[in-house]
Amino acid sequence: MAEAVDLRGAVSDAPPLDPYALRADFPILSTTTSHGKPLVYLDSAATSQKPRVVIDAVDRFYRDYNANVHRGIYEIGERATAAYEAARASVARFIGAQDDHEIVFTRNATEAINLVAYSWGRRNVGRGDAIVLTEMEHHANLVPWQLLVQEVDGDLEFIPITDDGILRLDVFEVLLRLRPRLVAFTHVSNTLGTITPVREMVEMAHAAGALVLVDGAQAVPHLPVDVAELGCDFYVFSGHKVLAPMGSGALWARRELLESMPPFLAGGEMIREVHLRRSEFNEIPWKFEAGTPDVAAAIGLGAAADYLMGIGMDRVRVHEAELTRYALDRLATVPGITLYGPPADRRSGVVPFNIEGVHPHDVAQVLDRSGVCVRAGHHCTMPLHERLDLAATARASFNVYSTREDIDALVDGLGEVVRIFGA
Ligand code: 7TS
Repeated sequence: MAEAVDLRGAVSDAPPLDPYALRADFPILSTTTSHGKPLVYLDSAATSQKPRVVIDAVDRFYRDYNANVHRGIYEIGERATAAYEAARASVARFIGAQDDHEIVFTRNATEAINLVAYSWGRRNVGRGDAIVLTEMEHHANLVPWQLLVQEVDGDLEFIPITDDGILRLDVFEVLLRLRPRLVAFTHVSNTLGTITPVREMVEMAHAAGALVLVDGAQAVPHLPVDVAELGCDFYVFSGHKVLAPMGSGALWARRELLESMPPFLAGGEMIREVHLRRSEFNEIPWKFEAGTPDVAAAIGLGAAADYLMGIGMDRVRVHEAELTRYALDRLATVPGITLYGPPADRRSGVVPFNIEGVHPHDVAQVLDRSGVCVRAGHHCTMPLHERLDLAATARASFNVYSTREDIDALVDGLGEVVRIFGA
């Protein structure tokens, strides 16, 4: 199952990415914490740090041409609109969308999934209809579907995982006999780092007559993503995990699909004509962008996409895959540690772990004293933790700017945890 690994570009002719040079682009990475330690940021799955080009793009918008979009007939209004739409074109190129107007700006992945659940879901999922998810979804790709099936009296089914976090495609095959309306799953698990075999699953789902939504929140920052090649119907992601500002994100869907869907939020921007008792809606994507958008964040997202395309996502993937392998090897030497998730070649830069006898919150707190930031808890995947019989985990996660030294600092910090708690 070579495609399962989705290592497109892992064998690249381009010179390897130099994270040490890139780090100079990220102002926060040269700061120190209040404990006087250099910041070691290993929580990029929660949110990424931002390069200067993104910070500057936002700053320039507010300083030089802050104006509302799609209405100003004056110079800065036209500049704002042009920059907003240019950002949409960058995002489209970044994820392989054929048509810029297939990109709908949203606040984040959560809003994009809710948009699909409300707009497409309430029109296309009815009584007794099934939606297939997986056991390792982030709550953002679970709760909106729970609300939908509760409302329409539909059903949710779940593709199980193996103990090391690989989807059971043999069971998926069986679930597809229920002729689900939709299959929705994560491209990369935010907790285990598993890379799912999107293309293979899309082919299986389409053969059974289902549409496919892919949650790309943890994939777009780390892998080359090409929605045309993946073949899915909906693809969503958050800007803030992909070096862009908070409050930016996108939904991609095929044009005919977006055109067939009713509006999600209603108000200004999304209309063409309004009368007291009826309205005509705008064309896509603006039909789904009611109200004044976060223009600066969208422009920042465009800058982040341009920055990453300049680096090359194939090189990002190679760098992070190498780093993940290094992390798995180094962490395995820590006394009392248990590592979770699939083997290195099937995972993105996410490593969850526990230290025997120590609560993950205590692990994170001791690491914080060394300047090391990791997340502790259930990472918004409570059902996955239940499935693995875990109350919580600590999680280290990487991005383009992560280095072997970051991992060495984590391993040293964990040595301190073991010393303090006597594990
Ligand atoms: N889907 C996945 C796979 C995610 O990892 C997250 C956020 C979301 C959706 C929701 O993203 P949002 O930007 O709409 O909130 N994941 C995490 C995390 O792992 N730690 O903090 C947020």
